[in-house]
Amino acid sequence: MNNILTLTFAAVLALTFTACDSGSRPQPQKGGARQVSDAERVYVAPGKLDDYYAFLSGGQSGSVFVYGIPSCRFLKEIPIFEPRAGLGYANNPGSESYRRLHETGPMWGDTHHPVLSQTEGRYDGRWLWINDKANGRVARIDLRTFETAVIKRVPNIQGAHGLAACLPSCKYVFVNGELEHDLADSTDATKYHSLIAFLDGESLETRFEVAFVGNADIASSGKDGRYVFSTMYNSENAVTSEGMIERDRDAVVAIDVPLAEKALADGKFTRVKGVPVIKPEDVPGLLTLIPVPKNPHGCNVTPDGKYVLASGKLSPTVTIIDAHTLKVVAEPEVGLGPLHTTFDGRGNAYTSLFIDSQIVKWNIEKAIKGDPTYIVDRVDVHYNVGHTKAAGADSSYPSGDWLISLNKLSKGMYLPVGPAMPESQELIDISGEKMHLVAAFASLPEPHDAVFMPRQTLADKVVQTYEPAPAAVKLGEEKIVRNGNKVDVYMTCIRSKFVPEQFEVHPNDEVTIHLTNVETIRDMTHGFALSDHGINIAVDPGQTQVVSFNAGPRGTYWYYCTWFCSALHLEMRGRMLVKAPNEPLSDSIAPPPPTQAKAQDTDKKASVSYE
Ligand code: CUK
Ligand code: CUA
Ligand code: CA
Repeated sequence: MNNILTLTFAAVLALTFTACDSGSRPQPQKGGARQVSDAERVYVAPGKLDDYYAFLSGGQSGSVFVYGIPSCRFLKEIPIFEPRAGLGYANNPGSESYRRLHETGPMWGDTHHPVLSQTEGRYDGRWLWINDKANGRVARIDLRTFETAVIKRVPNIQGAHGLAACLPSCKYVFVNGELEHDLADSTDATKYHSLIAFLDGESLETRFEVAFVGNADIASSGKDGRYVFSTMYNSENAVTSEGMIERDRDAVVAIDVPLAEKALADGKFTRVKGVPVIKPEDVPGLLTLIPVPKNPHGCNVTPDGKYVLASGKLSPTVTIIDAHTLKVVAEPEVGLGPLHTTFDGRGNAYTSLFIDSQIVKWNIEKAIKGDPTYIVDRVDVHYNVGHTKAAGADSSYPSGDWLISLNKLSKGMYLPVGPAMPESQELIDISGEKMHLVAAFASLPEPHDAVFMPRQTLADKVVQTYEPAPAAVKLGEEKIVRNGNKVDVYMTCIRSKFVPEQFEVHPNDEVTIHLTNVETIRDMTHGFALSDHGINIAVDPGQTQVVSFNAGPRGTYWYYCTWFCSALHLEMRGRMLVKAPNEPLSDSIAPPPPTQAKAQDTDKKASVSYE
């Protein structure tokens, strides 16, 4: 079956290439009608809205990418762990977003697993959490504004990888330490542990941690508040890749959350770097290791909460574990390199096969009963799929219509853009018995995982403008405040003017701009870029941004709006006048006379004088 599919695909490719190479227009192919209907499935007319937001982790871009589904249109990048100067995020040491990121660790991160908050088994549209695998951090994004609200370093963790919310309450999110180390910071490998950290869902403060020998890779929560699950591929606690594949079976880790909370209340923990760390040997029943083959990866609880599925990675199987008794109930073969599994809510599982470059659809109950017809369908993807996720599959109510395949290689799928090729995602229609791949789209590196959010869930949640903060500068109350060499400029902006349009400082003064965008309608973002100072901020309607910098040497420095806002966008600019140290400074915010400088005589040839 597999080979026939591959052959057919190769034949289609060969046909396509022949047509293109001849320089003539491609001839209509047999699949023409099908391709037209595929195009219709993903076509969203200009001005019409997509059915879903898809939040894709940005991987080494340190951000989250937002796409519309089914159109596959790129909508937004939410910067989190990496500065994004164009969006005015964490790009200047004198900004709040820079300070907040910098105090939690390096100015770069590696985002893998976006997680949506839920209420009663449904995505509730409040928050999206995401991990930074490289630097042991977790962030929370506020879905009212699509901006990073909180970033926290998780103490004692290295390789913060798997991330999930403890269901059903989301009172915790838990994050897995993939990389083992000694909690007392020695380099002695015989003392290596790994841990799972439980963070407050809102503040992301670490409430407690469970430490154990081995590691924890991918995470998933049971639905009833009892167990959370993680896959462990290094049960060997080895430090070499050969060592990590010695055993035929590793494990799924189940942690009893109420038991952990009781241990915490009973004081059965030691504090490490300020955090209560619970050891399983002190709390019988806290941690259960369920043997599964071999270097398992994905860990996914079924929407009904009955089973947890561990994808085999080095074994062609998915292990089905009863999520309440923690007993293995079946271990069906699905194909080569199973990594992650997702669900349609109709009893089917969809597993990504990295080596086979396929998504395989299979029926869970049939696999448990040993019915040999449990494999329903396979579809080829391009190429080497990592995560796959169906709409709603992390909630209790999957919608069963779309599935995304997040592929590691795109090979010849797109126009060549150099030795490195675009990252590739594919959209698969799973509404029928057979899967049907309908679209592909490229992205920046490198989405690992994705979650779908129905448009309706956010319809009345995404705000139009910011609520003015207490520190907002009000229209008419702009001012310049001096304190020695510190200068605070309280500035407003609205189409198409900054107030003040000029302010005066001395060389090397420490300048702080408090800029409020006093627009009251959505989308009227203004920017503030200051020439030759590396400063760019973006200020959304109602928002106040603060940025500090050194004024630098004597001269005139224009600041200007970086977001094209109106017909007078180019005129939306002002001057920082850095005067000589002995020159007096004005604190006036009154506008300078309209034609202060000598007007250019447009009839004469322009001349410049350097006197
Ligand atoms: S994971 Cu992070 S290394 Cu989500 Cu399969 Cu790829
Ligand atoms: Cu304001 Cu352009
Ligand atoms: Ca192993």
